[in-house]
Order: sequence, then structure tokens, then C-alpha cells
Amino acid sequence: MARFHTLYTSIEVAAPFEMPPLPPLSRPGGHVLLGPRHSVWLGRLGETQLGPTHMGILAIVSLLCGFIAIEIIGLNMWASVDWNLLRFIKMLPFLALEPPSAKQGLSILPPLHDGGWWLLAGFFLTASILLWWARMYSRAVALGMGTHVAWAFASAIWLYLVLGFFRPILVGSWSEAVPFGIVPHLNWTATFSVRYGNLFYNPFHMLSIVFLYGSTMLFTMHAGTILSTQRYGSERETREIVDPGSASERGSLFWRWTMGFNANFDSIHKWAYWFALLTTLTGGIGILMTGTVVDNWYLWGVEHGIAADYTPLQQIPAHVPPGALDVKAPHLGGVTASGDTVP
Ligand code: 07D
Ligand code: 07D
Repeated sequence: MARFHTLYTSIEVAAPFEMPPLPPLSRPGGHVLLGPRHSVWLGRLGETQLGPTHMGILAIVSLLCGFIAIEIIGLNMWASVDWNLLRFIKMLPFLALEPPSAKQGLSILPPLHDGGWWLLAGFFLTASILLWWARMYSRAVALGMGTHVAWAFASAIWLYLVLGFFRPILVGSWSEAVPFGIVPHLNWTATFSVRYGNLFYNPFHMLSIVFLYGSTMLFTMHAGTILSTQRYGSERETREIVDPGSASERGSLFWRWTMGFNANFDSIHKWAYWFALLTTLTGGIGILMTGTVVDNWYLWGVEHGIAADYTPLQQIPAHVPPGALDVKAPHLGGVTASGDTVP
């Protein structure tokens, strides 16, 4: 029997192109590139239809700026291996375009070989990202939608700008910013944490992790609920809401039965939206505070009673008696490694 084809079933429906039904929506108000076309392979992932993609001025300039940024980054990386193509390909994950050295401070015209290219690439990448944001915003308005997606994207851009723009300005040096490079940006992340006394003690890093982990949990709870009620037509969400005995009702009941509490088909999206958005919003606050209001998160943690004070460990003799390393946080009235009892 013929059945609808996704990754899991056996035939794929190729319908006529879906074009916007309403007159204002069928006029995209910009050049149209790409499509519409049908792709069998895209159909396996989602929809078969590719395009038409709206290519207004914002999109074109954004893509151009993104292309320039990637060119600057790529050519600098290639130059760093003496224009050897094989080494470029082999070493790509480890190559970097570094920000200016500390002695350049916040100069906007450092020598090209000492961060100048980094600044230029950063300028074009930022322009590209901001223009893409404006495109998301303006397309949502043109369709008479809310601008929720644009604001969630703005939250990610906030973290990106804190990492590479706002924080370096506050601490007075571009050298504090993130390098371009796959492994180098990981090394920067680890070094940043160590340099500022372990980011784990930064409460905003904690919050960011809560929202990141929370996002994955909500995502799978919601997606799992919809998929598990598809046999009752759960993907037809609007009709579902007013249908008794529907997939939605079963989905909600499932959570009420298993956990005693359920989101509904409106509130689950609000939960997911805010968790995801708050990941980068709180993260950006945490990074902005680092090296500006707090220089060492470990010492901050000791001061605020969330980290153990290991200072007495420095006084331990070469031979450590058994049990001497049972350090307890002084504020809890513990015994330090040197044997002192702390009130
Ligand atoms: C799946 C959507 C698609 C997007 C993708 C990313 C580029 C960059 C550039 C070679 C989920 C496309 C990437 C265009 C290529 C050059 C010069 C999104 C999906 C596939 N990181 N990070 C990655 C960025 C920071 C950290 C991967 C960007 C901070 C850790 C990828 C930024 C810190 C790990 C990447 C950024 C940090 C990664 C996969 C900007 C703290 C990993 C990303 C603009 C937040 C993981 C080798 C992904 C990895 C990883 C891109 C910033 C930490 C290259 C664009 C400075 C610990 N980061 N990152 O799938 O495998 O995202 O690294 O701020 O373990 Mg990163
Ligand atoms: C990077 C937002 C910018 C992205 C934009 C996208 C393109 C590509 C291409 C479409 C990701 C632009 C896109 C250009 C387009 C295509 C194809 C979002 C970004 C605008 N940490 N940590 C976080 C954990 C440690 C450190 C957040 C866990 C260590 C630093 C997150 C652990 C040290 C920073 C998180 C852990 C350390 C972070 C990131 C565990 C390293 C940050 C959230 C279990 C040794 C960032 C406050 C995010 C932050 C951050 C998780 C450990 C360092 C919750 C789970 C202790 C320096 N960490 N971390 O969404 O905000 O990023 O911190 O050990 O800057 Mg961490």
C-alpha cells in the first residue's frame, strides 16, 4: 500500500509547487533566486520543495560580507602554511587568524600582520550577521508574523558581540577576543576559563548551562510527544487544539499521568523559546562580567561560599599523612588540610 515517505516510510509525495495563496504574500518584493525545484533527497528530511528563496538587498549584501570574511580568514590561514595547499587542507582544523597582540590595545588600525586582518574579517562577519538579522526581521514583518525568531537570533548575536566586541572594549584590548579557527577557538575557550579562575564558578555560566541542558530536554519532550501521537494526526496542530480525544489531548494527558503536570500546546513553545533564548542571554552577561567586575571566579566562589578554600594546602609537608587532604569548605565549619579547625 502506498504510504507517505519520509526517512521511515516508503513513498514520497511530490505535489505541485506550493506558492503563497494571498496576493500580498506572492509578491516577495525582491529578486528571487533558487527555485522553486523539487528534491527527492530534501523530501526525506522535510519538504521536497526548494525555494523560491527571497533575495532582497539585505540578503545579497549579507552574503557578500560573509564571503569577504571567509576569504580573509581562509587566505590568511593558507598564507600561514606558506601557500602549501596540501598542508592547508591537512592543518585546517588547527589554523588560526589571531586577534591583535596586547600591545595594539584597541587600535582600529593595527598592522595587517598583527591583527589588522582579524579586525577586517570581524567587521565583515559582524556586518554579515547583522544584515542577516535585519533580513529575518523584515521578512517576518512582511509576512505579518511576530518577530520571535529574530529576537532569539539577537540573543545569540549578543553573546557573539560580547565575546568579540563589547568585552574587549571594556577591558581595553582586542587581544582578549576570540581567534578565528576551529581548534584555536576551543583553546581560547579553555584558556579563558583558566585565566579567569575557572568559569564553572561563574553563576551566569551555570545559568547558561541550565538553559542549554533544559533546551535539549524540552526539545525532546515536545518532539517526542508530537511524534508519538502522529497516528492521531498530531502534526495538524490547530485542528487538534479544538478536537476532543485528539492527539494533543493524549499528549497532554501522557505528561499529566507520568509527571502530574503538563504544558499545553501553546505553553510548550513558550518554554522552549525562553530556555533557548536565555542560554546565550545569560551566557553573554557572564562573559561580560569576567575580567571587568570579577577577575577570578574561583576566589569569588570562595568569598561567596560556593568553593572550598585550598590555601592551606600550600603548607602541607612533602609527606602527607592519611586523611590530611580531606578539605572542607571553611564556611561550613570544616577542618582544613593543615589541621586547623575553622569556626
Ligand atoms: C548545528 C547549526 C549549523 C552551524 C554550524 C557552525 C562556521 C565556522 C569558520 C573555519 C550548533 C558553522 C561554523 C561557519 C567556520 C572557520 C574560521 C549549530 C548548528 C555547523 N563557535 N565551540 C563549534 C562557532 C564559540 C565551543 C563548531 C561560531 C565561543 C566548543 C563550530 C561561533 C565558545 C565547541 C563552531 C562560536 C565556543 C564549539 C560546531 C561564533 C563558547 C565544540 C558548532 C560566531 C560558546 C564544537 C571543533 C555547532 C566543535 C564547536 C562555531 C563561538 C565553544 C566550528 C560560528 C567562543 C566547546 N563551534 N564557541 O554545531 O566541534 O553549533 O568544535 O561565536 O565542541 Mg564554537
Ligand atoms: C557561540 C552564539 C554566537 C553564534 C552566532 C551564530 C555563523 C555561522 C553558518 C548557517 C553557542 C553565527 C553563525 C557565523 C553561520 C551556517 C552554516 C552560541 C554562540 C551569532 N561549558 N564556556 C558556555 C558548558 C566549560 C566557556 C555556554 C558545559 C569549562 C567560555 C554553555 C560545560 C570551560 C564560554 C556552556 C562547560 C568553559 C562558555 C555557551 C561542561 C572550558 C562562553 C552557550 C559540562 C575549559 C559561553 C558564560 C551557547 C558562555 C560558554 C556549557 C565547561 C569555558 C551553556 C555544558 C569550565 C569561555 N558554556 N566551559 O549557546 O556564555 O553557545 O559562558 O563542562 O563564552 Mg562553558
